[in-house]
Amino acid sequence: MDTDEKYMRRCIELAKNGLGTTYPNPMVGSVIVCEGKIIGEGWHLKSGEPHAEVNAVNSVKNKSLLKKATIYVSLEPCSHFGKTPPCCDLIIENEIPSIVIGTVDPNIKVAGNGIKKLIDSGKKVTVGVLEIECQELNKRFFTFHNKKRPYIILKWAESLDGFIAPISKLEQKPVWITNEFSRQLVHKWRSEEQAILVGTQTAIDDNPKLDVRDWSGKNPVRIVLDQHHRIPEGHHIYDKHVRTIVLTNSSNAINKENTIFEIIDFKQNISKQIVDLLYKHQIQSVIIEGGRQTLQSFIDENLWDESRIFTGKTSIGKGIKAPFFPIMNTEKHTYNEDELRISRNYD
Ligand code: AOF
Ligand code: ZN
Repeated sequence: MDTDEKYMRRCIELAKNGLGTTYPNPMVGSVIVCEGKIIGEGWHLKSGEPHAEVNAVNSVKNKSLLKKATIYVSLEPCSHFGKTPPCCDLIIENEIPSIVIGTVDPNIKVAGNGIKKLIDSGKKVTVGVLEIECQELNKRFFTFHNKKRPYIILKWAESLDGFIAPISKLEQKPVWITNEFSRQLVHKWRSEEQAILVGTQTAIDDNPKLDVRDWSGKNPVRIVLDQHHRIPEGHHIYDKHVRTIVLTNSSNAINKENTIFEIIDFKQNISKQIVDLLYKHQIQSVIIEGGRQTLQSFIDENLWDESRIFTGKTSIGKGIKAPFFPIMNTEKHTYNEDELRISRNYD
């Protein structure tokens, strides 16, 4: 294997330790190599805390080795003062002569300035090692900065006969389409995204908590549609436990602790308005968990990046049909007895 690729793979592996905790920052990993040996490693864990390069440099015991080392980093070292000082300055101060970078940082505050600063200070700089993998690692961060919208994941579970729910949930007991292991996986997924969204009817009928109680991790911000502000106050959505943004057309809704209301026009296409609002709130990724109408509005506008569709073992007979969905680039998995199809939209 190519040596640069070998160390870059390690950077990617280290970066993944930050999955779900770095928002709004990207996941970044860094490895420092001297004479064929790794002498330091680090990753970025949380926004406001040290960047990957800082943690990697700090982990080197014999700092004098840095003068003949190469630092590998999965994302271009930053050149700006954000919550933390520029990593380029750290590299320059420690006289590290060679830098290997996975991909350019799409954040306008950096976007090539880090690379330029390093080259201008006489460093040997290599850019684009495992570039596609490094961009894939931060698919959410790249989508947010390049497309000015969050990375959108559609998720639903359908019965063997193609329904996502019985006709009226108020008349029937809720039906669990997937098994408990799939549900646990969904909680893991929730912990990986910055936000979770459901439509009005789902919030009323299912009274969901939208949290990660079956997985240890961070709860995503809850985004809920409440068109006429008719979700009952006692529903979990309004329990103030988790930061919640409610999209409504009712102007008499009042912001509360942890719960803010935003007005959208439900007569217009809602999916575009929702992604613009999420962008305004600096939300880089969202998992949309229903219902049919909400999911369909994102599908119809081709406003999605990934879909994760479970098919359970049970049949419902009649009910609410699963969204109409173009099948593309689908990977099939079996998760216990449930089937899971994951598709990517590269448009
Ligand atoms: C790096 N290494 O590990 C990360 C970088 O507010 P700050 O100071 O944390 O800066 C955040 C920005 O820095 C973020 O939007 C992205 O452009 C870059 N992230 N850069 O050199 C890292 N996480
Ligand atoms: Zn940095």
